[in-house]
Amino acid sequence: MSQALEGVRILDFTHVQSGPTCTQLLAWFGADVIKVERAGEGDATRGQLRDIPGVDSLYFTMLNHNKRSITLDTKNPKGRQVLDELIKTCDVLVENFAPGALDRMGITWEHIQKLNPRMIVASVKGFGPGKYADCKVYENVAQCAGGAASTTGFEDGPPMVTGAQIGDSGTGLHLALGILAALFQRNSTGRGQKVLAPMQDAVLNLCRVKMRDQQRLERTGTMHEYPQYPDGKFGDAVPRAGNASGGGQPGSILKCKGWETDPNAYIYFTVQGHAWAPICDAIGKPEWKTDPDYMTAKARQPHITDIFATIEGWLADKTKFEAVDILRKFDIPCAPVLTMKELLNDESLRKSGSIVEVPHKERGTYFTVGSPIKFSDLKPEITGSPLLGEHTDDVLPDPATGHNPPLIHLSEPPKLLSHSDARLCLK
Ligand code: CAO
Repeated sequence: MSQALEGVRILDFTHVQSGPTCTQLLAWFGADVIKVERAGEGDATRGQLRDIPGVDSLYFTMLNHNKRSITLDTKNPKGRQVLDELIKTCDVLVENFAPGALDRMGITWEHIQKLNPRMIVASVKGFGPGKYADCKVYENVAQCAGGAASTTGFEDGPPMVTGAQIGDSGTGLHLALGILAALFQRNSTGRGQKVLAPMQDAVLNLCRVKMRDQQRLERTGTMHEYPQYPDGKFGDAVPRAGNASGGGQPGSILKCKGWETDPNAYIYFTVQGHAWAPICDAIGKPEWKTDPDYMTAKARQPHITDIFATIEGWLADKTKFEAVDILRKFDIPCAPVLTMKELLNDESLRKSGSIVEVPHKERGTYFTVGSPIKFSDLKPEITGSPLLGEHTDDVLPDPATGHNPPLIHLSEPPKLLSHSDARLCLK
């Protein structure tokens, strides 16, 4: 079975997390991703947060599967020459250098256009055009700049960043989508284009419900689903909502048996409007079904905190798993708060390929997150990340002859199409 992006060749100048997430996705789906790194250190994450001395860190390996790695000094004239040849033969250049770094290497948009007008140049930057365009940015900086931190956490605490890497991986996803759209558009225009995914904008996009709430707040001065309602005060900006659901259905994190000693003995419980009767039955409060104070969502809202307290009483002698097993029988949307340890050993995720064990040449096998996107035909097969420069000899010219073998030489005779065939396929 061929892979969806077979024949698409990506020149991968990405590092750390945001860019590598993007190119890893494309590699999973069949693109030939050639990661260009500096000799010596390579991508800084190879050496960061190491758990085995001298071996590529999980930080690196888990973001760079299915790629090939070459080392190239792009500031050296010979390296630049080689790079120019690579630009001629690739479809997409992806980068997340600091603003201006690509230009400082001499790889300007105009230069790329001259060499390969079909090339798509895709970038992650911290900010889009504007007064912060020159700033370097990391994950939590983006979470603060994009509205996530001011709207996360509890009312009486400071702004809070979230563990989900919405700034880095979130932006990588956005960029991957932009690249696919540009490849598709190239079919009709024959031209490449620039694609930019600023991290601030990507985080904002993921926080769009909070911008919805800002406008609701400005119009009505209140929001009934927030914990500040009815007794607390609203200011002029969307407040932090703790664990309130943020959607049309009230919800909260509730304590289960053992919460006193287990920091994750909790479930998320959602009070879906039409599921009110089953909720009452499930928690042993059938009288609430006909009580006017509880019958409608509007009637319930002023005492939603007491309702959750009652449900917590019902949960007191049940583990999070026991509780969820009961509640799911009543079709109540809920979940145990799962730890990474529990997820790593989750049978369904292992079976579906969302958690996979991957071999690595130096570290042995380890677990990683496989493709969270499932297809009926395409079956992404996750392979180990490359060692630094592992494929330099396959991809670059033989130093002895200078120009042979061909600059792009596929040593493993894979299912990959030749470059010209691939281009025809993309037309
Ligand atoms: N050969 C020669 N030089 C190379 C090279 C190569 N193969 N690869 C990189 N370099 C050079 C770059 O050209 C740059 O040189 P100049 O400073 O002279 O232009 C230098 O290495 C460092 O690149 P950088 O500025 O991108 O790296 P940094 O560690 O200083 O900054 C980061 C890292 C992430 C803050 C910055 O790249 C950035 O803001 N990127 C955009 C936003 C982003 O993606 N952030 C998310 C990162 S994940 O949390």
